[in-house]
Amino acid sequence: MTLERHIHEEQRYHPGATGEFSGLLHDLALAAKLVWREVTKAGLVNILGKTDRMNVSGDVVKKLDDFADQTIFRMMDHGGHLCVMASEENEDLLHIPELYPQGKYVLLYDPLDGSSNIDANVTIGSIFSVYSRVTPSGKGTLQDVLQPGNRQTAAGYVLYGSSMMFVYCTGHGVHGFTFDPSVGEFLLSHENIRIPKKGAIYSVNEGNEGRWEPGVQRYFQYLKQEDRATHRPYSARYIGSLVADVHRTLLYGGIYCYPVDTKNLQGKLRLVYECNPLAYIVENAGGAASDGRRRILEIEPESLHERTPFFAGSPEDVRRAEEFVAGRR
Ligand code: FDP
Repeated sequence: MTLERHIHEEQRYHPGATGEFSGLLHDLALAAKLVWREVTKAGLVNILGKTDRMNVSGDVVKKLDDFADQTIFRMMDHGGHLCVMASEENEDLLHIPELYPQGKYVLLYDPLDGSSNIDANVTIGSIFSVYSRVTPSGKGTLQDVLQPGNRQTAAGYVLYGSSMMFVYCTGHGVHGFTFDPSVGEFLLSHENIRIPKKGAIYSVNEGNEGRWEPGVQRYFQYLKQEDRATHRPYSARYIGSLVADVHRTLLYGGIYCYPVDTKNLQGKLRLVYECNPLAYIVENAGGAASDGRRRILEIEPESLHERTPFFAGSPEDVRRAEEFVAGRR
């Protein structure tokens, strides 16, 4: 089953579908192939390393970040599917150029997540989130972009790792496709991914422990205590590429966390580009995603680049983390 056919078959859940949405996903898959082609050449051509710019979040922009950002924008701007885009790398909304038609969807994306890992050949990825516009016509606005995550029409990510994978959900299961370079297609390899109810792996930047809230500190101490009945101590795994850490959590279970710390008072991860799409994927696979106190997907975003603490993974693990954050344990 190719990705293209799968997308086409998903249309049956939407009687009256015009094919616009399928076209959008198709263009995204093509953008992923272009980014992957460049990622696999990294080290051979002059694409590793930094540019001389910082992005809106204060991170140094790498050359591959830039390439992925522009490639995704250019693949998506002329299809007639979108009325506006927003990317983690750009401060403002990305409007559709005047000469192209405006569509009814909105695309938010993180072009290259985990970019501090690029130069070390570690798995990185692109994350995307799709909404239906709420304004009636014309250019898309902030109102179209700042919708809570529970209104997403689709979300997913592409992993550039030992192989390239496209994982997506339109509300009918989470499906993973692995790229087969010999045929140039994404082929269904992980149908209807379901996250284990409870895992035995935690994923967090533990170097920040001294800066966490007491509840979070107590939670990780708890996970490291010996108790056979609850499979403790948990194992630690932290790649430092959110998309790769969440992908592993989806397959093996457990919990991924980026909590508030004294340096990142709102958390580090971006709500609309990173946490909403990954929360949508995790929830649709039977997991949970929270900021420690409330469901990520219910947060009303107030600005494009707002950050949030993030706890995502097996539902029992996320509920337990919330108990510690709330001081109930
Ligand atoms: P990066 O800065 O390398 O792009 O949100 C960005 C992100 O990576 C995530 O992918 C990653 O999980 C996190 O930041 C890593 O942050 P720390 O270095 O603080 O652990």
